[in-house]
Amino acid sequence: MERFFHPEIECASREEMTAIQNEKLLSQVKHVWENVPYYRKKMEEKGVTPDDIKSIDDMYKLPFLSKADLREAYPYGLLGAPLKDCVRIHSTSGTTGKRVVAFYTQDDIDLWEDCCARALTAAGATEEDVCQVSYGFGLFTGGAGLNGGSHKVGCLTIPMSSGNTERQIMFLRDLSATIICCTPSYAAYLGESMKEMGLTPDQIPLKAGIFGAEAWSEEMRHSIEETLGIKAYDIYGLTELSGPGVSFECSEQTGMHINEDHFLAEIIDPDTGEVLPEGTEGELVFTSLDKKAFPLLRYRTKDICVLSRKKCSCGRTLIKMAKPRGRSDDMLIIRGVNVFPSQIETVLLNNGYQANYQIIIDRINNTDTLDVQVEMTPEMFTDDIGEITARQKALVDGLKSMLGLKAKVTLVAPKSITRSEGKAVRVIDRRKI
Ligand code: DLL
Repeated sequence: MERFFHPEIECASREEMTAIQNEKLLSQVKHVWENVPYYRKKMEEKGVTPDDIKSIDDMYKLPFLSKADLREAYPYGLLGAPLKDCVRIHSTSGTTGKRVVAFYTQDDIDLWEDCCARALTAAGATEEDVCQVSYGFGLFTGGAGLNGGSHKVGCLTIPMSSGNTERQIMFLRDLSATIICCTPSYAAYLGESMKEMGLTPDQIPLKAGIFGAEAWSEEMRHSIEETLGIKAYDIYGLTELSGPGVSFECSEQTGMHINEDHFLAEIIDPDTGEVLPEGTEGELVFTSLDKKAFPLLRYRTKDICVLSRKKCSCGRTLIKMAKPRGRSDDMLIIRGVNVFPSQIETVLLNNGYQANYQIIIDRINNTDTLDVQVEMTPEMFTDDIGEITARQKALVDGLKSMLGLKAKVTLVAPKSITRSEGKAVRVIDRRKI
């Protein structure tokens, strides 16, 4: 039996949903105009005022926001509520220290957790369940979002965070967890570790997993479902809009329902900005209809995907998005962590290397690997193993503190990396997804 957290919203008629969106959009545009000078200026430059926006059909008149705007306005330039009303931030890892910082009022957190509760409920969660949240906690939104959603559903919640695989498996078994939330690559790794420990799926009571924060294929879904003996659900979101739960999968598992009473979606041509008709692939753009502390209008996600209003067998009428096909920028997502090649370059150059390097990403045993190969300068070049090991360790540590990720570092001889006459190809992504 399909379960709903907010049936009246999740199964609303198109007319009802449009009425909700129209009302919220008008009030959100007014809120932003009055409280966010940065965006008001953008509207003025485009010659738009709140009076020009009478319904969601007028969306196209509003200016876009991009990650560049968020960086320019960092940290407080897009704040829409007084600081005294803000209770939390979350943040993405960013280039050269300029992160995206998103702010939340208590109401913003509440609606975000509701979105995650809808996702968990769609995966079958009830107050009878034990839910292990193995996304990272901290600035990353994964842990906090699913943890809050799990509380709302009334599950017994294990705020496990990521890492320490043996302990993860111990808790899963000892507390008889029925639901797990983590990145798909970590789910695959957990499955593999259990197998190595001689555990079979019937020895673990897990029944469902909520996996997102990175792209994953249908093949990976099937393999996770088989090794863990569960049903694997996709969940999508981004820090700028709150975190996980912008959209989520239902039992049909053919795309993710967007919580469109909170996040209004458009698909645009990434080159021209023109709004594309339903069913056409393009860049996903979101407007947050309720959030007050960080109210983004027409935010360009860079995620490339397709929207569909095809009737869903689960009974939800919320519009669906396909799995994002990729991103239109150079951001890499490695084990769920956002990585920009420029961050790696910064660490290398700060340690005295030249910009002769290659970043090789692969997926081995369903886990992403990051291998940074960098040339030693002629001055550094040596046969002394001790010195090479120390140099490698310094880079591994530097990358870990910049990215929050363990990388493998290989020091290679001067002039061994092919030079390019045009644009340098620094990233080799061998993952087949
Ligand atoms: O990854 C939020 C999240 C946490 C989502 C836990 C799901 C589960 P960011 O770190 O800001 O936020 O990264 C956002 O990750 O623009 C997509 O490119 C990518 N992404 C997120 N979910 C999916 C998914 C979190 N299910 C960026 N499939 C987004 C593919 C995803 N890509």
